[in-house]
Amino acid sequence: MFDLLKKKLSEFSNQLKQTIQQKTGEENAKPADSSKATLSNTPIEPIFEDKPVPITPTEKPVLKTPMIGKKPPKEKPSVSKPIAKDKRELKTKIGILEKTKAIFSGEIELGEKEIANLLDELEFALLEADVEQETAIKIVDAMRQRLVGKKISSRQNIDEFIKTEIKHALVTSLEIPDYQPFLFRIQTKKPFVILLLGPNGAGKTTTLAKIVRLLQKNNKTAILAAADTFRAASIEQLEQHAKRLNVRLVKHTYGADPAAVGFDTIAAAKSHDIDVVLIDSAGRQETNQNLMKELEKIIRVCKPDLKLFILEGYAGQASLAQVKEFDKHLSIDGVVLTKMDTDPKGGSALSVLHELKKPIFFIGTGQGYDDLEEFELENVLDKIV
Ligand SMILES: Nc1nc2c(ncn2[C@@H]2O[C@H](COP(=O)(O)OP(=O)(O)O)[C@@H](O)[C@H]2O)c(=O)[nH]1
Ligand SMILES: [Mg+2]
Repeated sequence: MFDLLKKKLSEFSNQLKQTIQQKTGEENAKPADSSKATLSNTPIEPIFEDKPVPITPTEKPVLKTPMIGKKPPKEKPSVSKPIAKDKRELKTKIGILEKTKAIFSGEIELGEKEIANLLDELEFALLEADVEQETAIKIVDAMRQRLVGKKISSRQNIDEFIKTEIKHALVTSLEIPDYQPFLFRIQTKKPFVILLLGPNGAGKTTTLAKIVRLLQKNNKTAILAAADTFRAASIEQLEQHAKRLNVRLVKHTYGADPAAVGFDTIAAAKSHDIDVVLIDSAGRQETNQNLMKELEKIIRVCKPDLKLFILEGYAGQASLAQVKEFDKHLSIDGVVLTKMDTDPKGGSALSVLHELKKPIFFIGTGQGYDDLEEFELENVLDKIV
């Protein structure tokens, strides 16, 4: 889970760190007069030639004030009397400041050219980790915007600096909308009605059972609607879960109207004072007109408070296009990414966030009832960056 993405991002971090360290080292090694030639075109005191810079007591307080982030004093200081000797003295002082600055702070500024290769490599790395191209480009652009022109001093913790920059770039490029966490949302209405939808075999029924377990752990009651009346054995599959988890289930026969099953389940929830209604639904492999109509009717009749699209974690471009199509018709509220335990790459989660602009509520991490994790971007970023 997220392994390859993590590996690729950490390779990028290391390369960036090397670039920064190399540049900081070069800056430190530069003599002040040559590195800041613009400041001292005229000959200055021999003090600069070979000897180390003596720091006189009068200059010490100046040296103590941090220079990080401040521009070096420019050619035109506000000196009222343009006397040649004063000028020379001033230049000398500036020279000392510049030299000590290079030695003590090693501040550098990242240029576009220096990181161009790194960013190109990052784009490839993201693609390898299953991030879709459009998303990868957005992330790399955000990274470029954050890094080019950034001043870094050798006093700064470079690892922390890089981590923060990568996280910021990810958050801004993914444009994740604010959303209320699941357990908060379900408190807002009773019964709170959840519809699970998505392609065949993606994990709708299994995820539904996992959500029941999560609700029970949080002292919430649930009732299930066996509204997949299409696929053979689907009702029995859900009944088994209901039995194991000790929750009520409402069913009709195969071929019955799924919207009616949902409707009856909501009525049962109301009469038994149950907190959450979970509606299972049928999937087809392709986006199918009948299925779309069936789901539209469930939504019209049951008015779900949360429409969760269940998507396999390693979803590629075709799956993303499918979710977008569903979203266009049914306006989904969020996604559950299943089977993340079998996806060693993890990049598709970033594409889902970026391309759908919908929250990922959970990730499925196995076949057991407890294998469901809330997807909190902060935590996920901590894991991968
Ligand atoms: N490894 C793994 N398998 C899962 C996960 N979620 C679902 N599955 C498996 O995927 C298969 C299809 O799941 P099911 O819930 O029947 O899919 P549905 O057709 O969408 O209802 C089953 O074998 C599940 O055990 C998961 O997070 N990890
Ligand atoms: Mg199912």
